[in-house]
Amino acid sequence: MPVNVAVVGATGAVGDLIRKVLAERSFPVKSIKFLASEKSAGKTVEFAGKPYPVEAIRAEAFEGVQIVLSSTPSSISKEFSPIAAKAGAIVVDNSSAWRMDPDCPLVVPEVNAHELHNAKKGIVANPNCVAIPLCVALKPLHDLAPVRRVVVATYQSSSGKGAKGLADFAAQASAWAAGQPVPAPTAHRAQLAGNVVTLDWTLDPNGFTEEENKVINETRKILGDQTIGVCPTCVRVPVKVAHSEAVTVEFARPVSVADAKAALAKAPGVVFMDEVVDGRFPQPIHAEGSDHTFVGRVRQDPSNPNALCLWVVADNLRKGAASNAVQCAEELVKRGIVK
Ligand code: 2RA
Repeated sequence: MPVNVAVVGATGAVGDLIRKVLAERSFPVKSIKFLASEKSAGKTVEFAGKPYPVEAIRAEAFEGVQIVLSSTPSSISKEFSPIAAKAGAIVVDNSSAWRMDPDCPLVVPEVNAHELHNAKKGIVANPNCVAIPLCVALKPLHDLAPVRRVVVATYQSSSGKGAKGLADFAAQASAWAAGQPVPAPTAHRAQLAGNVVTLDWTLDPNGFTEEENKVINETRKILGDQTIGVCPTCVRVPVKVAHSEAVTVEFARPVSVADAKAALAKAPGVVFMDEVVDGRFPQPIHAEGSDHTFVGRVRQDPSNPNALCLWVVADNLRKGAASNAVQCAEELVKRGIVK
């Protein structure tokens, strides 16, 4: 069923990609409009070979819209997502505004698409870009034996800070590569060229960063089990696109490496790369531009008979944001949830 779509935050890095992904995946569009801040209103964007004017985000713009794909700061989403929902649309929202709201499902389609039926506020939250691939990789393992605890260290790319992060990294990297003095960071919180940065996010009172607390809370909500222990260390690394994760997962009982590999090899959304069989292992350069989650390096934890170690990589702008949101919208249509 073709539907009336609005993309909100259409000129930002993720909004721009949502537009491309909608076209790439031939999303069933009846009509489409592109909304953004007053500053961007009047610009033109292209969709499926045709130019569209960018309109300012206003309440009236949501009349007749059935699905909103939104990627704005949380403050804008808090104001306009309820307005769009009240006008009859279902909003798939990329900000963190609604993620922990019990009336808003937090959805990774490969993991918990059934939760889309529980969008009591008309808002579906799109999870954090680390939590999404982590849950895609954990779900087939959680189905083998309940996950009890996850310890994860991330290797997050500069693009997690958007276009400003990438511009900052490019300026630093070219100076660093030329042996020149590296300019002071403008978007990242410390020098990223030739370095890694674990405090690239606000520190919360519990000593974890805001990003680490998102990984803890969102992983539990997506997997639907508040008893799972999650211990993350989030780190920014000098990579342009795609986040990597070193994961140790403890189960309620032992899971063999062979069973885990077999489950991952047929899991939806996973590209399993087996370094033992064919020497391949996931890297950010594989994941960039892909909607899949790449998993490899599955090993028995030598210190715990109930635990396995794995390596997970995904494009943070696509599977970690735009593509996951579009996949949610596809499921909303397929399941007849969109009116
Ligand atoms: C980051 N998770 O990588 C953020 C982006 N939403 O900084």
